[in-house]
Parts: sequence; structure tokens; C-alpha cells
Amino acid sequence: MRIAVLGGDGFVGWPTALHLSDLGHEIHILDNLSRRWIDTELGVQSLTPMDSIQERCRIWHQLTGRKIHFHLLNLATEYERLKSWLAETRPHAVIHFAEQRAAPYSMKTDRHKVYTVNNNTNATHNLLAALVETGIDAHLVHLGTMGVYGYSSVGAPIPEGYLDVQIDTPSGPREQQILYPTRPGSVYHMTKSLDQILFQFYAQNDGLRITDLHQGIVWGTHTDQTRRHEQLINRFDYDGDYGTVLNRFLIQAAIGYPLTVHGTGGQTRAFIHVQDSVRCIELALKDAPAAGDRVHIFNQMTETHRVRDLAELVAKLTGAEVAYLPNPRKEAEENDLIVRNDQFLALGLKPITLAEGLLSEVVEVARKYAHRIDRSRVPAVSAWTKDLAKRVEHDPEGKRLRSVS
Ligand code: USQ
Repeated sequence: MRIAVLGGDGFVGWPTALHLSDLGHEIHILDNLSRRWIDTELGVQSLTPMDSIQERCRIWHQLTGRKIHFHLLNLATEYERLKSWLAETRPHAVIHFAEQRAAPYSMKTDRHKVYTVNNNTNATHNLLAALVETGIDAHLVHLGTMGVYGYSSVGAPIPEGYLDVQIDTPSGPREQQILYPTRPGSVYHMTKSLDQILFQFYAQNDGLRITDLHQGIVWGTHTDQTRRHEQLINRFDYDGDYGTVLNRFLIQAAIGYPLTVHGTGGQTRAFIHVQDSVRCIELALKDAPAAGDRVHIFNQMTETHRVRDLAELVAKLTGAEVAYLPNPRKEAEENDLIVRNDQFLALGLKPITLAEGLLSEVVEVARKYAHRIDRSRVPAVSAWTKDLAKRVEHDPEGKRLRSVS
């Protein structure tokens, strides 16, 4: 298949491009490299040393003889270029990762909120409008998030995208399936909720064939392909905005930094290893909806864990200390989470569990590159409201000089 990977320079986009290229697909990455610009804005860098996208593609070609094409394009602002590219290249599938993906970054300031909404919503809508206009019958696979469901305890498993409801009508109760009500917890998660409505409309109005993957928190770094050469290495974010919880705990343990648990750590979240994430995308591509079908929704996650249990697990493995900090986010302190993921299991996914993979991540990645960590970038300081900003802990290590008077 000819596959466009939008956002193919990112944390899940890059290993996906490699995985699909390895399977023999013709891969085209479209990316505006915004993630690299944001690193510059925030004054941070990936834990792992990353080469330019052109260099990564060159190494892959040298190693395997397979070509990955790279196109510098901003999906959200260059609509006409996007349309021409699609009309010329006519991909069979389009995988859409090209969105600003960090919740804390999206809550940093009003400017970051505006950027995230403009970027994510326009990127998705431009793509949908261009697919209709060019008449390309590509299967669109979108990286959504488990966060669209929200994190209040419901006491029942979260279904895959749709909820069975009964509506009372004058002629008696009627059964219906509706999109599971969204309850996003950040501006970033809100954009993914908006994406769901855009997909529903374009599937119903234009017969676009769309799969939306509600992914949990990705952990890990390597996949089978990124391991093959030092210069193919995946990015690994550890800073307070882009670092996700488990990967942050791993690097904190590696540098003797207290594990930064927000609040009581009673937040339960869904997780998936990056290797399983790329495998799920392969499986979703094979299970394309037909024109006229409703959007296919999969829960792309393999296990659920409570944040404090993860901290304790990492502490036990490494001897790290755990710090319970004021939570900069507005979120439920404690929640239960049961998630259905039957569809991927039925398609043959064999999940990598935390228990198997964790130690090798600590040793192979976190410790190996620990010298590249800037400790001052570890604290999570983006607060969800002005009131919460007042109690953010900027110094979890307690290293700043204190007044003695
Ligand atoms: N947390 C800590 N300590 C930290 C960092 C985070 O306790 O040092 C807590 C947060 O308060 C939150 C939980 O860990 O309760 C998860 O935070 P996260 O930063 O790992 O994940 P999140 O902000 O939800 O976003 C990440 C990805 C996003 C993806 C989402 C999937 O950045 O792109 O959509 O995970 S999900 O969480 O299932 O919605």
C-alpha cells in the first residue's frame, strides 16, 4: 500500500513509519517538524539523541534498501499544498498523527490553548475536506486518545467508542448507539473530542472510511526497527510538558530525582507500549471500514494502572524515592478505570506487559542517556487554572537555596 504518515517525525509517527516500511509499504511522511520547534521553544531536548528526519530516512534506506519519502508540509495552514499532494500521490491509506499532543503544553498559557485548537482542529478538518475534494478513497486512521472518555469513575467498562442507550419515546423505549459522551480534561484532549465529531460527520455525509484509535499513555522507546541503528532511535520526552508519566518516572529514577506523583497518585490511566502501538496501527489498517460504515473506534491500550502504583513499582526496581506533590492539573484525585479492548485482542494483538518491559527500559534507555538530562526541566509547572498555578511545586528536589532569616 501507499501510505501517508502525517506527523511521521513524532514519537509514535516515526516508529510507525519504520514498522510499515519494513512490512513493504511505500511510506510518505508529511510533517512540519513542529515538535522539534517546540523543543526549542521550551529549551528541552529528547533524552535520546535524535537525527534530522532526512538523516533518519537516509540511514533506513542504507540499512534496508527501502525508501521513506519526507515532505515538509503544515497540514493546518497549507490546505492547497495538501490537496495537490494528495491528488498527485493518491495514497491508499492516511495515518493522522499530526496534532499537538501534550495536555500540559496545551494548558500553559492562552497562546498555547489557541495554538493547540487552531493546529489540531484545522489539521483534521483540512485533511477531511481535501480527501472529499480529491475523491481519494483512502482509509483514514487517526490517533485519538482514551482521554476523550474522561476520568470519572463510572463503575462499568468503557466500551469501544459507542454507548448503548435507551431513549423513551411516546411509542415506548428505543435502543440506540451513540458516541460515548466526551469529557475531556485539557484543551488538548478537547481537540480530540472535536475530531470525533468531524469524523462522524464526514463518514456519514461523504462516506469517508475512518478508524479512530483511542490510545492510552504510551511508554517505552524502542521498537524492532528503531533498535536496528543508533541513528534510527526514537525520541523520548522527559520534561514537565511532554514527558508522560511512566517515562518520566524511569528517567527520574535513573538520575536520583524523586518520582513526581501528582496529588495522591490515585489517578488510574490506560497504558500501551510503543511496540504494541505500532502493531495496533498495522492491525487497524487491515480492518478498514467500508464506505458508508460509521467510524470504527478501537481502544488502543493494554493495561490500566494507578499512578502511585507505578511510582511504587519503579521505586522498588530502582530504589528511587517517591514525592507526593500538589497537582498542577484539575483532575479527579482518585478514579477507577476498566476499559474494553476486545477488538485488537481479537485481531491478534499480544500485549507487552509492564512487568516484562520495564527493567530493560530503565537499563537500556534511561540510564544510558541519563547524562543528557537537564534536571531543571523535570518539574511539571504548567497549571490548569490560575489558582492551581499558585501551589505548583517548582522544586521537587528541595535544592533551591532557602532563606534562613
Ligand atoms: N502525572 C504524575 N506525575 C508526572 C506526570 C504526570 O502524577 O510527573 C499524572 C498526571 O497528573 C495524570 C497522569 O499522570 O493524572 C497521566 O499524565 P501523562 O502526562 O502521562 O498523560 P496525559 O497528559 O493524559 O497525556 C498523554 C499523552 C497524550 C495522550 C494521553 C493518553 O501526552 O498525547 O493522548 O496520554 S490518555 O492519558 O489515555 O488520555
